[in-house]
Amino acid sequence: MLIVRVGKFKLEFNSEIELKFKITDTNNPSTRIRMGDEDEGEPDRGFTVLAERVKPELKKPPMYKVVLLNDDYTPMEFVVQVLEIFFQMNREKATQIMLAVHTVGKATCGIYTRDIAEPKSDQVNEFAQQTHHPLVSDVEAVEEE
Ligand code: TYC
Repeated sequence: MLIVRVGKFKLEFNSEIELKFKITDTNNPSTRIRMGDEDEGEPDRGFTVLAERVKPELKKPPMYKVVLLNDDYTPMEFVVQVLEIFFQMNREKATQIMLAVHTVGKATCGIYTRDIAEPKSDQVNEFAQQTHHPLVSDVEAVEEE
């Protein structure tokens, strides 16, 4: 025989049981489950249930950079247009990034989740091929902190 006290209730069980609790007082989320018949002088073999509210942990998705690579043949004006069309940059920003690629060798054009970064890079590469420019973009994982 198993005797469980929950608050003012004394429950008696003959077989295995599964207990479900609903803790309504979040200021005092601890409940003593007394086991053993107090009236018969039995020791309390129960336990205390402590409810802990856990914040659901939402992990940030891994992010990917779309980078543009330098080459010797693609006209600067074409690169600026690509940055305006595919990365929504204004002319000033597009020119700045184009010159960064030209001088450094590559530069980041945008940071996205993988599902956005991959097709964007593909679109740029297809556009460059269709217009017969050797311009190439690539996708690189952003290092996680
Ligand atoms: N280097 C090219 C030139 O001198 C310009 C250029 C810039 C090409 C950026 C590619 O991603 C690029 N015409």
